[in-house]
Amino acid sequence: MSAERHPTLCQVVHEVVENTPVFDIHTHLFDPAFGSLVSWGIDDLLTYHYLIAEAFRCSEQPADFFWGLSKAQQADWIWQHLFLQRSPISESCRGVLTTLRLLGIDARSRDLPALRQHFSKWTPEAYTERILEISKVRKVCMTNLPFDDQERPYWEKGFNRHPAFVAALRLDPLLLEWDKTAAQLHQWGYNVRADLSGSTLEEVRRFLADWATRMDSQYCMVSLPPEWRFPENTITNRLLQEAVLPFGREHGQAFAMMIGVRRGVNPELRMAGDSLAPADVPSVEALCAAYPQNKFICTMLARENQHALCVAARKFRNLHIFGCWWFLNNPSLIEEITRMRIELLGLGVTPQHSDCRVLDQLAYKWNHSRPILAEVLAEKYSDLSDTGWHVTRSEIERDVHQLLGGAFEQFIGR
Ligand code: FIX
Ligand code: ZN
Repeated sequence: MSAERHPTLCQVVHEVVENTPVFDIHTHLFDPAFGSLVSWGIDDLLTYHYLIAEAFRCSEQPADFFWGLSKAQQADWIWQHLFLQRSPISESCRGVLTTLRLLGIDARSRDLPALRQHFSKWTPEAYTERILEISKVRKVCMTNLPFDDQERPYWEKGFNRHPAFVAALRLDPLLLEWDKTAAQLHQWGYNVRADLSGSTLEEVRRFLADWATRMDSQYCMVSLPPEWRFPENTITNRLLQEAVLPFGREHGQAFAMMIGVRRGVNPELRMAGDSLAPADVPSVEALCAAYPQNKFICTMLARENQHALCVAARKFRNLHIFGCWWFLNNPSLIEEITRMRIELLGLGVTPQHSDCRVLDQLAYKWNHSRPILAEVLAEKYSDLSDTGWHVTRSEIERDVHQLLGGAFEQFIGR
């Protein structure tokens, strides 16, 4: 690789990428004010759904056995299968150990009860500050569901917001389970009908505006199955075209689509049972072309979609692509996808988001991604310098800020 010819440049790039504060644009973390909804600590790390899926492969015990255990017992079981009976070399297992290392916790004795003690001294508030600091994350975007009975009361009651936690209004139930959601909206005082007649679409727009304001959401979002097509005459698309997009134009809210997830492929794994399939990039292009006044954000779950999605982003300036989502968040795939995106899109992309569910994961997910981004960038700057164009440190800092959330903030206009 030509970067090897420029060790100093390579070092500077690594240093800058290592130290630039990140805006993590999609996570499932909560502001510490959400109390018991906040996940953190070793038992939450070990019972992450990525690890549940891996541990099930190592045992013949029935799924009901696992779901009948307490969280600490589930963590013991996963520790046993994935860390003690075999070496924890998968990306998700490695993540737990990187997190412990970054927290200064020595895991070499392989003693889970002893590891637990390191976490007992923290309050969630102090721990949040510690994790943001070691992860060098300046801002975290949550995923916020007004439809969730545990989450909604916090928003309705109001709380003092942590300055680093911003909201995104999640719309899956609205767009994908309209019948059920219509009944709920009706109960909350919105005059909607299941067949979308009368004032329904206007009332959905009112609902969206109410919640975007209440949450001060950065953008609104949905995850879509691989079968989603546009244009096609479906309830989902009508709600999208006649409620979500007009609301987005009026209130300056970009619309994020995470496409390609197949929910519950193996239902006995519960949340760990989702899978993927290739989605349809032309549908995203058709949407961007039909609504040039709307801003779209997109990531896809299948590796097969990544190249076409990059090309779509070249064609539509109202499309911003992001992240190596879920099954793509592995070093070999991050490297391949990041290199391709930078080659095709330069700096107009957000190469990574964490998708963390457990606060502590911010530490490992960014620690694992940053050196890969740095490696790709160092190679690109080195190729530039071969042309005679030498970048300065402050130019590198400017570029890395763009890639780690700055370009996204510009795109969504917030
Ligand atoms: O739909 C999503 O936002 C997904 O990221 C999650 O549903 C998924 O469970 C996850 O945690 C992936 O990383
Ligand atoms: Zn997610």
